[in-house]
Amino acid sequence: MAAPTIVILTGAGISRESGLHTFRDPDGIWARHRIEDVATPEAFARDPALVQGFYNARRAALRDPAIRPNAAHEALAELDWRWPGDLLLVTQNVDDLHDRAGSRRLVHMHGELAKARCLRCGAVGPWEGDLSPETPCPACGAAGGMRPHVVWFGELPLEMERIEAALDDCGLFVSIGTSGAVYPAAGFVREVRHRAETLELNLEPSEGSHLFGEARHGPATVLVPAFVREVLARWG
Ligand code: BV8
Repeated sequence: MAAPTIVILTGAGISRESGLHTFRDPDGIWARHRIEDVATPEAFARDPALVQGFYNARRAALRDPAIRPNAAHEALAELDWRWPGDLLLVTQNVDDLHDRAGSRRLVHMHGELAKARCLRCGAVGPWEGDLSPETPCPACGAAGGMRPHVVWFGELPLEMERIEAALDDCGLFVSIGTSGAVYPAAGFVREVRHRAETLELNLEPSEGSHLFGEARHGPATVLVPAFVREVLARWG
């Protein structure tokens, strides 16, 4: 049998063991910041400096040399290189650990901390340091229009056509390190569960755990390399 198309969805849990906070864990991001203050277009219009400060701090944390891809990121990159069939890694994470591990068939559906966007000319480009309301756009030079290239609540996720096309064709859907609390990502399993194998790999049952054909619970750095070995042995 030909190798099925695989769609893998990841969330903040896959980067926890690399030292990055998740959102909903007790010491998570939403325990210290309100979504309404930092992760909506309304918040940015109301207080751009507060929102920029929130993302500047996360962008700076990502540059800490101690923050590196872990065994789960690396195993998924190996699967990307060696999988004979179609594959798409859809991450909700705005960190660049999948990219740094070497994943290529990768979509950041909620954007990237390492990119900035200009609201004046629409240019999107790599961004290393801090952004402020005074930061000029490298493309059009206008100041006051630069924002993090991330998807806020109430905004359309990125590359939904490419994601939906892969979901339409997928024979195996795997969800890793996500609480299943945010849509449309949390709805993907419902879209495919009647025609594809579905597997959850998470520290604890997610909100949609009952929708998966199989669920394995434990740390990503243990579950993901084992899953990749297994699936490559089966079809590799
Ligand atoms: C939209 C980027 C229209 C910014 C993020 C339907 C019903 C109800 C509400 C809605 C709905 N449709 C839309 C909504 C509104 C909203 C929504 O879902 N609200 C929720 C709160 C109810 N959705 C939106 O606004 C979205 N836009 O819908 O546009 C539309 C509709 C249809 C089709 C197209 C468009 C946009 C949402 C995107 C917001 N931006 N991030 C930033 O990063 O600051 S969301 C952010 O939170 C993440 O990206 C992620 O998506 C989400 C959830 O976080 P997780 O990654 O899952 O992390 P969490 O902490 O929650 O969980 C971690 C998990 O890991 C836990 O389960 C834990 O057990 C596990 N774990 C921990 N350690 C480990 C581990 N697992 C393994 N190993 C470990 N070591």
